[in-house]
Amino acid sequence: MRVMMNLQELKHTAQRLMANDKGLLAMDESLGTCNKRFKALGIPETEEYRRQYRELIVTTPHLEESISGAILFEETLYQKTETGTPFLEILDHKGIITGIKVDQGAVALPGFPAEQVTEGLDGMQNRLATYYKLGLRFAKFRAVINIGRDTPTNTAIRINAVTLARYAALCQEAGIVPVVEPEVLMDGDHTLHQCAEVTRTVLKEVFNELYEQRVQLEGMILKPNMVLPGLSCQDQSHIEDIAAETISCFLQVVPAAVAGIAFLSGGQSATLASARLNMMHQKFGTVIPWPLTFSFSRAIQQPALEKWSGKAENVAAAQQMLAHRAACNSAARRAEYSPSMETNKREP
Ligand code: 5MM
Repeated sequence: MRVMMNLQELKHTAQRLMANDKGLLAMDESLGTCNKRFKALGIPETEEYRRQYRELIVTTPHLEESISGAILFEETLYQKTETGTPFLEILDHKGIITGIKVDQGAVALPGFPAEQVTEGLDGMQNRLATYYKLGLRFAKFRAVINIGRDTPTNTAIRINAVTLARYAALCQEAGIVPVVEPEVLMDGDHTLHQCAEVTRTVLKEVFNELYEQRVQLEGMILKPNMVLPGLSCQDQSHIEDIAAETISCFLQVVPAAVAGIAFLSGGQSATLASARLNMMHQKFGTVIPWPLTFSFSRAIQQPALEKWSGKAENVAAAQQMLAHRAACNSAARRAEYSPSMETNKREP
């Protein structure tokens, strides 16, 4: 009985996250990642500046028109605006569902040079119970896969798949929708075709493990990479080929029961990420069985972060850029994104 009730709740949360052509905003950069991005722009790498930046994001006007859920980092959960309102309260008032990154980063896999496994399962049951009490209703856990001369190995793929499925099962037990993120990295000179092969193999293993560990597919979201050529591959591939390879790969290995697919951006430019998502809907919108949306961090945040650069006088303009990128991606879900959107922006 408890299992059935749980599934209804999980399905309901997942459907809300996928509804109304919206997507997820990943604002869950860990301290290291956030500080690295701040450092590149000369922003002080302090808790106060991270708080100010996250305040800029959560108070962005119109954000809720395109964003259904925000993935937070632990530090952000307890932070407040300058005037003392908790960020969780602000997001709740906007109707944005709050989620949290629960992995603790990738570490080297002993015996397998250049491969990694993600940590964070220890003590997760207790942490999830605390998050649920705080009102969080979804979580995210990321595993990374490198394409190289001798990688990925079957062992690294299998260990990461087992870990992702174990995390997903723990989340569902706690009434929290797991966002399962196996990321095949863009680094390297591999071709579009090689990325398709590896992504297919990884997803097959991930779904095998999800079945093995009795994860309810209707109550989970997949957060994968798009199928893309490596950043240093000579042939960067046409948008139409990328859309076709990505959709073909997922149709082969992602069951229709999955509540939704929400892409990571992985280092693509903001405009390319929107254009590629748009093309998938334009060409395949009538055949895909799952809601297909975005869960971008850099491809939504980076232009706004650069505009802000730690300066109070840039907050309004940065917020406008953030809302604009979110709106572009929501338009891409409707196959209505076009480069002209980049020049006709809403005024702050
Ligand atoms: C791949 O990273 C996730 C999506 O971000 P992009 O759209 O920029 O690719 C992102 O949610 C990531 O998991 C978080 O930023 C946390 O990353 P770190 O490296 O800090 O754990």
